[in-house]
Amino acid sequence: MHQFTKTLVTTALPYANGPVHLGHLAGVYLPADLYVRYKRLKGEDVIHIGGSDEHGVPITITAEKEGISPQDVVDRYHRMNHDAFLKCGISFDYYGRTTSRVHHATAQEFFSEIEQKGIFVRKTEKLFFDRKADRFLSDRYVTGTCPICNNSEANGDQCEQCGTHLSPLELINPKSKLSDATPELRDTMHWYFPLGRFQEQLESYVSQHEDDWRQNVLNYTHTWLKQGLKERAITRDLSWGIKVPLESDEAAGKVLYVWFDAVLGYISFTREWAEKQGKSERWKEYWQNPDCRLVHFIGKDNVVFHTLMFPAILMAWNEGRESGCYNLADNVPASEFMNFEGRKFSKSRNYAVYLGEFLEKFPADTLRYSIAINYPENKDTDFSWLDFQNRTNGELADTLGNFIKRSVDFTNARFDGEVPYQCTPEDWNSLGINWPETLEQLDLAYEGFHFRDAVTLGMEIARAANRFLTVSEPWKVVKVDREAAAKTMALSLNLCHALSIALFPVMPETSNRIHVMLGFQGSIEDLVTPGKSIVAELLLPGLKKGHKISPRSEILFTKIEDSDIAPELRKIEELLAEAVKRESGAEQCRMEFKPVISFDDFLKVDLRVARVISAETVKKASKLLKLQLQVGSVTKQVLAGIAKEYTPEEMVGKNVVIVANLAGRTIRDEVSEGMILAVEGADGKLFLIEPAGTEINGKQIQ
Ligand code: B3M
Ligand code: ZN
Repeated sequence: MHQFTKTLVTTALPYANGPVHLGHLAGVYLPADLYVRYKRLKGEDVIHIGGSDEHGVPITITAEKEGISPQDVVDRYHRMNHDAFLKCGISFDYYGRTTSRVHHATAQEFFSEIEQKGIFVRKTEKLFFDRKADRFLSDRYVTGTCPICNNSEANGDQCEQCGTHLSPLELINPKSKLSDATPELRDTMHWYFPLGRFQEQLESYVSQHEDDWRQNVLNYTHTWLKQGLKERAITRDLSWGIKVPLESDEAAGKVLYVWFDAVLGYISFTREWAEKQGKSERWKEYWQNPDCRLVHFIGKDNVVFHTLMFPAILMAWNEGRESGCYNLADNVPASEFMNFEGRKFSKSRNYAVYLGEFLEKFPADTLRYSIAINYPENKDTDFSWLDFQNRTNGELADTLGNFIKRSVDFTNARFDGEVPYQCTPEDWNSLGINWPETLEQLDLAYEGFHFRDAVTLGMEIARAANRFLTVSEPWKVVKVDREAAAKTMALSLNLCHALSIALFPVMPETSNRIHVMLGFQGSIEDLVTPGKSIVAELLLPGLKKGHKISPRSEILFTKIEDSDIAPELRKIEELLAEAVKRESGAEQCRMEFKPVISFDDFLKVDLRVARVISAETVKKASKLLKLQLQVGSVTKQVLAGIAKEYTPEEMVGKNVVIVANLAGRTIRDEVSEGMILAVEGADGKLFLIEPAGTEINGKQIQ
C-alpha cells in the first residue's frame, strides 16, 4: 500500500438547480465531512473541495419554466446550498462554482490539450432541431410517447414511467419542449471522447483497486468495461455552458457537455482555493503529487463518471508528459441511497426534506448523528422522523447528554469544579473499555469509510461511560468514601474528554461545547498539531488532577416531543397520499373509461393463457424482462415491464394471460410478440394476472 502524505477529498458537485435534501447529505457530504474531520484530528494534511455544478440542461429548463436567466437560477441555488452545508457543519476548504472564470479556463485548457493531441473524434449525427425556437434540442428538450409503455410524456433520454433509457429518435410523436412543435432532424457535428481508446489503461487502473473499492463501485465499473467502452459526445448544441475553445465555424454554438466540465471542477476549485491563500501553485501538491491520496465521495448514480470517464480524461492529459501529470482517484466511496420514510427521495416530485428547511427546526448535530448512524454504505437505508426522535431522545439526550451533565454538575457540586484525582493508566483500563482495540477499530472504520461503525463505536463509549457513572453512585459513595468518589469523577471527566474527541467528526458543535464545559477555550481542533493524532492520545487519560472545569453545565440536547414532529408526519402523509394517487393512476380510478368499443371489436382480441418457459433481464432496460412463452404448441417471445416486481427465476413456470394476436414490435433490438396482462396496485407495483391450474396452457379466454 502506498503511504500517502496528503489527502484531497472531493464531493460530487450538486446541480445548482434545486435545494439539496437529506439524501444528498447522507450519501455524499456528511460521510466526506466525517472522513475529513477525523483526518484533521489525526494531524493529517487533508483538504475538502466541493462546489456547485452550474451548467447542464436541467438548469436551462428551470430558467425557462420560471422565465428567468440560467444565471439567476444558479445564483439562487448556489447560495442556498452553500448556506445549508455551512449550517450543517460540512467543513469545505473551498466551495466553488463551475461558472467561475478559473473553471472555464481549466475546462477549455483540457479540451484544447486533448484536441491538440488528436484524441477526440468528430462525428456528424442527426439531431432534432426546433425551427420555431431556432435551436438544436438536446435529449431532455424532446418529449413524446414511450415506445415501450406508451407513456405520452416520456423524456428524450429516459421514460420516467417504465425506466427505459431512450434516445429521442425512439420516441413516438416527438415534440419540442420549447415550442411544442414537431422537431425536424438536422445534421450536427460533435466532438466525441473515445473512451474505448483507454479501455486497457482503465482496466489496469481498476484492477489495482479490486481489493479496496466497494463492491457496488466495482460492479458498475465492470459492467461498463465488459460491454466495451464506446465514444461519448462531449459537446452539445447549447448556449449555456463553457464554449468550445476554437475559432472555427464548426465550434459556433457548441458548449462542453456538462459532465466533461463538471468533473474538472474539482481541479479548478482546488486552484481557486490555492489562489485565495496567495499560494497559487499549491494546488499541484494535491493534484500532481503521487503522494497525495485522491478520494471522490459520490452517490451510486455517478460511479462510472468517476471511475472511468474522469480517469480517462486525466489519462488523455497525462499522455506523453514527463511532468504535470494528474493523480487518478485512489478511492471512490460511492454510497447507496438513503430513502425517506420508506420511499425514494425525489426532487421532481417534491418528496424530500430539504437540508436548509430541516436545520431551521432541528440542530445540525442531531441530524448528523441520525444520518451517520444510518449511513447507506452497502445497502439503501431509511430516514424516518420516528427514528430521528428516538435516537435524539434516547442516545443523545438520555445517554450522552445526561452523562456529560451529571459529570460536570457533580464535580462542581462536590469537588470545587476540578479534576479531583490523578487517574493512572491502570484506572483508565479498568473501565471495561479496551482502549487500544477501540481506537484501532475506530481508525479502521474511518479509514475504511465504514462510518456507521465509527459512530456506533463512539456511542458505545458513551453508553459504557453512562453505565459506569450510574453504577459507581458517587453521590452516595461520597458520603462514606470521598476518595473513591473522587476517582469516579476524575474518570468520568476523562471519559467526557475522550467522548468530545471521539465524537467530534460526527457532532463537532456538541463536542466543542463539551470541550468548553471541561474548562477549555476554543475548539477541539486547536489541540491538534500537524502530524500528531489527538485520537491516539486517548490511550491514556488526558485530564490531570487539578484541571479546572467550567462552573456551568449545559443541556446538550433538547428532547424532541411528539408535538414537534407531528406536523412533519402529517406532511409525509399528504406527500405519500399524493404520490400514491399519482403512481396508481388515480385518474383512471376516477372511472374515466376509454371510448366504448363494440362486442366485435372485443372479440378481435385473442387472450390466451400461456406458460413462462424462460425469462431473462434486458440490457439497459431495468424494468423489462424477456419472456419465452408457451402458448399451446406455439412459443412466443414477449418483453414485459415487470422486472421491478418479478425476478426471472420466479417467472419461470407461471401461467400468465397474453394478448396473443397483438402486432409484433421491436424493442431494444428484440421482438415482442404480444403483451401480458397485469394490474397496478395502490403503490404503483404491478401484479400479474395468473390463472391457476397447470392444464390450461394455450386456452383461449372468452
Ligand atoms: N451534478 C450530477 C448529480 O448531481 C452531477 C454531479 C457532478 S460531480 C462532478 O447527480
Ligand atoms: Zn415507458
